[in-house]
Parts: sequence; C-alpha cells; structure tokens
Amino acid sequence: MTTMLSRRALVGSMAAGSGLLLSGCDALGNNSQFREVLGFGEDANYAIHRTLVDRMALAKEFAPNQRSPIFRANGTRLPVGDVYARHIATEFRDWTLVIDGLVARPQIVPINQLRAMPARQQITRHDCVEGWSAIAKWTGVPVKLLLDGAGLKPEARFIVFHCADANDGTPYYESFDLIDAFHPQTILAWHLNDGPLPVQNGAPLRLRVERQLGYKHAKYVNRIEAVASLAGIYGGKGGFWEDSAGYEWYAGA
Ligand SMILES: Nc1nc2c(c(=O)[nH]1)N[C@H]1C(S)=C(S)[C@@H](COP(=O)(O)O)O[C@H]1N2
Ligand SMILES: [Mo]
Repeated sequence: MTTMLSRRALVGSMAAGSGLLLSGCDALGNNSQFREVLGFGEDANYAIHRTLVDRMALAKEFAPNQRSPIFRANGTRLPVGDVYARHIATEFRDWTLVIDGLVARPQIVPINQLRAMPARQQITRHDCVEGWSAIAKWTGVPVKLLLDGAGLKPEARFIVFHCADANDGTPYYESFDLIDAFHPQTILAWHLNDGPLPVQNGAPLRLRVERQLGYKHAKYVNRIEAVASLAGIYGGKGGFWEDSAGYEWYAGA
C-alpha cells in the first residue's frame, strides 16, 4: 500500500476490514501500516470511527402525508427489446436476480422469493441532478440480507448493480462501496407507494440508496455482482453516467 491510495479504495477497505462493525475499527486503527497510510497517527481510531458513523447515518424519512402527488420518471422509461417486453406480458413472474462475483454462494433468486423476504419500508426524498425532487414510499428487501445470504468473499470491495436497459447499446449500471451496500436504507424495492413498481420507475426491481443522488438508484436490476475493483466493469468509473458524462461516483449527501 502507498499513500496514493484513493479515497474510494480506502473506504472500500475500511468497510471490509472492519466487517462494518464499529468495534472492528479498533483493530484497524491499531494496525500501524494502516495508520501510516492515513497519516492520522494517534488520531486514527477517532477519525475512522467518525467517518463510519457519518456514512452509516440514516437519510431523512418523511410522514405519509408529505409524499409527492406523483413520482415522475427519468432516464429509461421502458427498456427496449423482446426480453423485457415478455416480462411485461407475464407480469414479471419469471424475473430473477443473479447474485454472483466474489461471493461464496452464487445464486439466482426468483422475484417471488425476494418478495417473501423480510422487507423494509421507507418514505424518502429522491433528488435528481436535473433539478427535481420527489418524496415517495418504497418497499423492498435490504441489500444486506442478500449479501449476507450469498456470503461476500474477503476480496470483495464493491457491489455492482446491473440493469436490464441500455442507452445507445451501453447497459446502465451503478456501483457502491460496502458501506453503502450494507446501509440499512439500501434496499431493492418492488413497491412504490404501496403499489407494484411501475415500468417507468424500474419494474420489477430497483435500487434505493437513500444517501445518494438519483442517478445512483439503478432501475430494472437483474444482477448484483461483488468485485474487488471497478476497473474491469464497462468504462471503469463505476456507473453509466460516471463513464459517459463524468458524474461523481460517490454522490452522497
Ligand atoms: N436502469 C436505469 N436506472 C436509472 C436510470 C436509467 O436511465 N436507467 N436513470 C437514473 C436517474 S438519472 C434517476 S433521477 C432515477 C429516476 O428514477 P425514476 O424514473 O423512478 O424517477 O433513476 C436512475 N436510475
Ligand atoms: Mo437523475
């Protein structure tokens, strides 16, 4: 390791090294090499602890009557192609979520099985960089449960969400470090305002990652991949807009 470590790699290794338990920070902070890399010296425990606490904080949640009258759609409103058209025709009965990459137990999970898992509901505000916001209620399975079920390998640093739509032939995707992937409000949602997720909003499965901006909330998700590096994934910058327009990879609040 060198002091050239990027913030992205650093946060990735913090999450993995600590097992996301704050108590794990002590062990990490006591590692002299890690302390040297950070340049924090004796303050390392405190600095790492504070960063993790900040990153795990919840996004604001709202009351049901604060919801926006409509939740508009942006980006892809209808994925192109026969495969997705067939899924619409069969009401997404045969949709599956692949969980693979650096996991101990790769799996293909049918949508019905996801819907039967413990779900989280949250009323949050979505902020699009194009200048609009809307408040809505989302219901879905915490991504943490899926990753725990598949068992991340120790080399895993990032989680990539692959989508069923493409822009000019380039598939949409997004990625996160383990802190955001395991965040309690990071869910794969199938309900919007208590009804089935509409096609324009990412049916049948879309990500909510409430501490980040709109473009990070991948719609039409059909695969979750655990990787050690983002370098080999499409343009290598960690997401569709990151690759194509230089958007920030970390779009956190
Ligand atoms: N697969 C996919 N996910 C996507 C997009 C997209 O075009 N394709 N657009 C992003 C952008 S810029 C925003 S603001 C939100 C919009 O979500 P909505 O259509 O439910 O409003 O989805 C994000 N996720
Ligand atoms: Mo957006």
